[in-house]
Amino acid sequence: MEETAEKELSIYGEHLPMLVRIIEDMEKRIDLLRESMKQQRGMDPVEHCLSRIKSEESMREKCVRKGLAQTPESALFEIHDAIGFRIVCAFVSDVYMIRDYLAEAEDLEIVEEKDYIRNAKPNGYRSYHMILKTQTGYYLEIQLRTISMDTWAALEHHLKYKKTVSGNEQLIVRELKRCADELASTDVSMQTIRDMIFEEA
Ligand code: 0O2
Repeated sequence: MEETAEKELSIYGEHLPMLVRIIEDMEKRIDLLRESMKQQRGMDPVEHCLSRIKSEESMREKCVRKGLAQTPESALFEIHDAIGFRIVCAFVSDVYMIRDYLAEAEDLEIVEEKDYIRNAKPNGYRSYHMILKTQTGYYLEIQLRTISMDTWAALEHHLKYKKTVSGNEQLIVRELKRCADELASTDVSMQTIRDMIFEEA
């Protein structure tokens, strides 16, 4: 396919290079925080950080689901997760520390926050979600979570697309919720251990 034809087909229109630049800037910002925390506390608050531009197919599907035209305007300004970051931390306190760090950034506006850690979804899903807006008018979705929360979400996402044959869906939903609650309880214990170690240091 001709390069120009490919560009015309993208739901992000001419905005793709800008989205890439925003991702690079945010990655640098997170790296700076990690470096400064490593120097201050001798510990990296981030286990790993992933970023993505929502795939063409997912974005088009989301536009259709929300009754929006499949245009760059819908993809970038009506829908707010064209750019997504997932920041995975070892401890719950690090999740909230990074949340506060992003909230203090003068060039980013918080458009929406959902605390699914204090208010877990009925299925057990936990994470802290932020929608941020850049000064250039683009949006980013940031998902902050612990390793345990990330493990659970990955497994649950995987199972969501598997068809069960034995009519045991309710049991699976209940068991998943139980695992989510057990992992949350482990997160609390790990946080307590961490706090004891830091108090002694
Ligand atoms: P992807 O591929 O991860 O981006 P909306 O964003 O409007 O469709 P809503 O309810 O406003 O929906 O968004 P919410 O609750 O902030 O969640 C958006 C994202 O959080 C999802 O993105 C998932 O990544 C994650 N998420 C939310 N709930 C669950 C859950 O129950 N299980 C798992 N595994 N992940 C969840 P997308 O768009 O689904 O896909």
